Amino acid sequence: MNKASIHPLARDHRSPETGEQIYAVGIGANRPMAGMRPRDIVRAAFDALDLAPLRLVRASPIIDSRPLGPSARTYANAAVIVSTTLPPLAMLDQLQAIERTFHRRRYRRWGPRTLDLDLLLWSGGNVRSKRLTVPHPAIADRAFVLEPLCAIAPDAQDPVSGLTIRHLTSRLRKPTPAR
Ligand code: A4P
Ligand code: MG
Repeated sequence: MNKASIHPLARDHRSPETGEQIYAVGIGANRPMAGMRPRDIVRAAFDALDLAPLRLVRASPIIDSRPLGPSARTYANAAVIVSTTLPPLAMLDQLQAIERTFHRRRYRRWGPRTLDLDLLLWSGGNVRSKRLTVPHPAIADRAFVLEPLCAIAPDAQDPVSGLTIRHLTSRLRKPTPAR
């Protein structure tokens, strides 16, 4: 296995000359749809993220996680690495189009959702626009994002902190020292 396939989002794998963009995408689901449980929906999302112009490079195990926020239902969460030629805003459009095919309704922030796709990391570094912030601002605080991401891209670097995903994950696992 070559280095690029081991560290798909590490700094030395950036290849702007080919037009190839690599993204890490976070997947969350906590609401059933058409007889599918959240885990089935995450699995179906893996397939949707492997249709042109997207190519699924790697998919994490699916974890169950306790809901952060007002929803009472357990989430299924996962992360994937996707390769495409789409630049970041076009990639966001693509993810939102996939969400719509899963009947996501944006009626309440942090409410139950059939499928939530977040752009976590981009091989080109940072994006800061009205519609899109990459890395996803909450990446470093959320075990349900970091645990799956660490399973597929431990050496990817968070350009905000400069730390690897492995480092951020182990930092989150450590208990906070008592004062
Ligand atoms: N947006 C900006 N940056 C991004 C990005 N990096 N990726 C904008 C995706 N979207 C981004 O998102 C609202 C707007 O954010 C988008 O239209 C886009 O222009 P949304 O997905 O419609 O809204 P949301 O997901 O309800 O809100 P938000 O703040 O994105 O919530 P999060 O951060 O996605 O958290 N608990 C567990 N256990 N597991 C979960 O997966 N997820 C959430 C939602 C809460 N609790 C959870 C989980
Ligand atoms: Mg979201």
